Amino acid sequence: MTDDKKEGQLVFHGRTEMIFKIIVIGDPAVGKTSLLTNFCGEKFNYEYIPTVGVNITKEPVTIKNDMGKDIKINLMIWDIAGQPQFYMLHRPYFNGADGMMLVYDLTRSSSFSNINNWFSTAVKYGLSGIPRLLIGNKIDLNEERKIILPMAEHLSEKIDAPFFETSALTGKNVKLIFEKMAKLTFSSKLEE
Ligand SMILES: Nc1nc2c(ncn2[C@@H]2O[C@H](COP(=O)(O)OP(=O)(O)OP(=O)(O)O)[C@@H](O)[C@H]2O)c(=O)[nH]1
Ligand SMILES: [Mg+2]
Repeated sequence: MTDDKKEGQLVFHGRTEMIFKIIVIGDPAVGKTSLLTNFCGEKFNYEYIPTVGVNITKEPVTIKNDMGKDIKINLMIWDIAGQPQFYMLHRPYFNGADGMMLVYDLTRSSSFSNINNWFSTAVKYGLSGIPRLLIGNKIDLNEERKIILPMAEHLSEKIDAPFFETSALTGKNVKLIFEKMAKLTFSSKLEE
């Protein structure tokens, strides 16, 4: 019998694991999988391989609470396929999410306007109250940019989602957005 188990009882030492389900959603090829690949320290893939259904990855993120103490959060990240043939799976995939990342490609206007649809779907599945981020990816292609900052800021206010621009290619702001997601989700649970 280990020290933790005395007479059949499990003794806790104030350590708890926090796991939050985060969904990453947005149009096909905006770079959802690439953002995750970068975050997990893997090599960037120039080839587009559409996600089939969903990929689930667990990644630990350490954040500081109000007292400056380190808190370990496990993000269970659901990288959801953007291709329309998987739309019928959205309900089960979105179910029970604690946070969402809405991703568009800042060189492709349709992916930006479709954020409204992705958000509406999430609301339809009961996720209107969870923390969310708006992410404009592919900032390394700044010369081909179609979505200027005021447009993104306007949408960010409308859907109440803090806004960041990232590059899965260079890694710019990638770590930051996952840490931000962990912080927002953690704070929202404290408020509950
Ligand atoms: N230049 C540039 N290309 C990117 C970036 N992120 C992704 N890409 C490219 O964009 C294409 C699509 O990337 P994915 O990560 O597969 O896109 P996705 O959103 O997961 O697509 P689905 O799984 O179909 O929903 C690939 O060819 C990537 O190499 C980026 O930040 N900059
Ligand atoms: Mg993908």
